[in-house]
Amino acid sequence: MKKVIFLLFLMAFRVVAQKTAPPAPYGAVPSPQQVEWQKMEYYMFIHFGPNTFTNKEWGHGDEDPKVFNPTNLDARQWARTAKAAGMKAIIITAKHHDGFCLWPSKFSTHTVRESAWKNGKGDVLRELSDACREYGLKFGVYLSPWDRNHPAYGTPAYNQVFANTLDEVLSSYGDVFEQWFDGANGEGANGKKQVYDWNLFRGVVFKHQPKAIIFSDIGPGCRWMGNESGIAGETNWSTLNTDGFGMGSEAPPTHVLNTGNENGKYWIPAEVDVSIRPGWFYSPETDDRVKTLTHLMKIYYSSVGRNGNLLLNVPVSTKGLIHPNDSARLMEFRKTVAESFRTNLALGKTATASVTRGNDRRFSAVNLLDGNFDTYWTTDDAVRTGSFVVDLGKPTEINRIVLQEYIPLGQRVKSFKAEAWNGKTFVTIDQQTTIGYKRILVFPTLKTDKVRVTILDANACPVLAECGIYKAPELLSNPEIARSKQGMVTITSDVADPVIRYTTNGSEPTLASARYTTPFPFAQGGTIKARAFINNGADASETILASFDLAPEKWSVVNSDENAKRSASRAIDSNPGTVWQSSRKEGSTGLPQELVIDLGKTLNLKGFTYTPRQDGRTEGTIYQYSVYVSENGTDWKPVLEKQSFANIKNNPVKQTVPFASPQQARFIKLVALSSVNENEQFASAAEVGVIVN
Ligand code: FUL
Ligand code: CA
Repeated sequence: MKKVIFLLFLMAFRVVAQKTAPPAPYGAVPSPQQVEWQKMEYYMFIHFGPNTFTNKEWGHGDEDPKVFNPTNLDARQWARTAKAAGMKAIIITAKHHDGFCLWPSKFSTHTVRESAWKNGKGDVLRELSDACREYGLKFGVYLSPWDRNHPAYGTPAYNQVFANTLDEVLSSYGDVFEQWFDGANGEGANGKKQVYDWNLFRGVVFKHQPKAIIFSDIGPGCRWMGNESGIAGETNWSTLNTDGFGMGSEAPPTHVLNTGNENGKYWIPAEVDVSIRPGWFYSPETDDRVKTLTHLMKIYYSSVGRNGNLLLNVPVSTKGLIHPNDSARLMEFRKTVAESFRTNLALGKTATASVTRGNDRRFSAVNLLDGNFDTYWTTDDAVRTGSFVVDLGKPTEINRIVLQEYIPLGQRVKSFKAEAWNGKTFVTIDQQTTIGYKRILVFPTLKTDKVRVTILDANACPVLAECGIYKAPELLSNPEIARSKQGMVTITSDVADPVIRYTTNGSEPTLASARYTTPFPFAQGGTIKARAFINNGADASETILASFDLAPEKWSVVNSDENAKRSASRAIDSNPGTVWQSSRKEGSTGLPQELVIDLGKTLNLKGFTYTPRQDGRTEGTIYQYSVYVSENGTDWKPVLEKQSFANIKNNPVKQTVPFASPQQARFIKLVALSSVNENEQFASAAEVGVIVN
């Protein structure tokens, strides 16, 4: 009898067990390595090479390798900094577009071996891979397929050269967690064309590093997310359709890379690469342009907070060290992230769901609050909506909600909302689309004792691993500095009752500095630093810096056609939000196009500046250009011929270009020779300026 009862019991159990089997995976799912990679969240990029010494973003490959000569290179300092910053790995530019190898490659004559550093006996990859091991960091390598030095580039023979190069790196320095393939190519329409053998390259990677994540525009391990400003899509699917696509110009449009494809065929999550400075390589001119803490926090929320990993670039200087300004900012960043997510107010609290899969406790909503990614709340297969309420036990101040899908079973959620109980009813905090591995909702502090999260739509039953609730410290928002065409400076702050202090001599604003009340003239230019204080100086924003050259107060564009004149004047209105776009001349193919500026009087010109359009589009952004100057507007003298703005398509920041020698002139002419988009026959500019200071 006992036996029979036991058997019946076993059978009943099996029925229940069958009814509440875990959900089947949905769509494309990550490999175990991709799940591990996603959990890394945040790691360091290092750009370092001849460009560090020549102050360029893209070297031409013709630089003397002797220029590479760091005075105090210490890879342990880089690793120590990354570790202290809370990062999990370092990826270094082993070979950038100039072809220079940071290790003594057998397959190149443009390497550390030919440099002045350590009399040609050095090996940066050796020192860094050793330092990473010492500090418990993973090690990754960036290798640019585009090579402006190697003589074989542009011929089929180059594929084997690149494969050999890869083979050498990936078999010499231990484990490589990520292989970074840059899709950039600045050859232009008449440049060298290389047909890459991607299958060959991939084969080499997996031969030596079977677990490596391969980054490229289209993966297969992880993908570029379409910009270099640190902003992943608000909707961000980790799935992407890549059949028929390639790298660089053959990649899906950047807005697709930014959001992924819902129900995409392959699991290719987004990696957000962005530099802590305006450029990727070190430049002494950007020592005071390290991104503010506020900016880095924004980037954190638009990368890690939007289902992407953050690959933050910290350039190494000519000394071979991370500059103190960068490391100080990294430590502030680390501290603020840690403080923000130190205490999960939901951890171990109670949660009740509107529906639970098979009413089985194994899938109950308490799994959301156990701090364990591998336990989850889910619903029956047919159910694609549902909600859960987190009871915080008492009215609690909150301003962040962190949600995580259990991605080993795929990414499912299409739309969700979060609400807070106000004592009478649930009030919406935020409504968003995708979640993925991690989604962080950021909202002004509110007090509540219950939070409800509702899955409004999903492609399959939702499977959520965690719901964290936090109260992050609030940062005082930073002031903004702007200058009008007439040269009047305005400093604004959205803090209530701020006391704004500023300096114009480069010093740090203190409570004793000049107080900003109304716009002031600053037409000659210089550097303004401003800071907002509240509570009688007890609290302060960060220091914000803005540098200006001569204001375009008296300038005009020279153009016979009134329409064209109106358009061109947008390039000298001191407003980067307005854009000049050249029109095609009757019967011409478009480019070259010119912009002629009358500066009103003869000036001693030391260079010029070009700000490409800032509206997230690249139409007409100038790639190759020439610059001429003139005293009378008729006789022109070339000062810069057939130059190019390096990396301007992906990183559209203001370009500052010095002339080889100062020029006395009243007129300046910028000739656009090509657009960053091949075949585009017009030019655009948000602002054009001159350097006189
Ligand atoms: C881009 C390159 O052209 C930049 O120089 C930089 O390396 C960035 C990470 O990728 O495509
Ligand atoms: Ca869990």
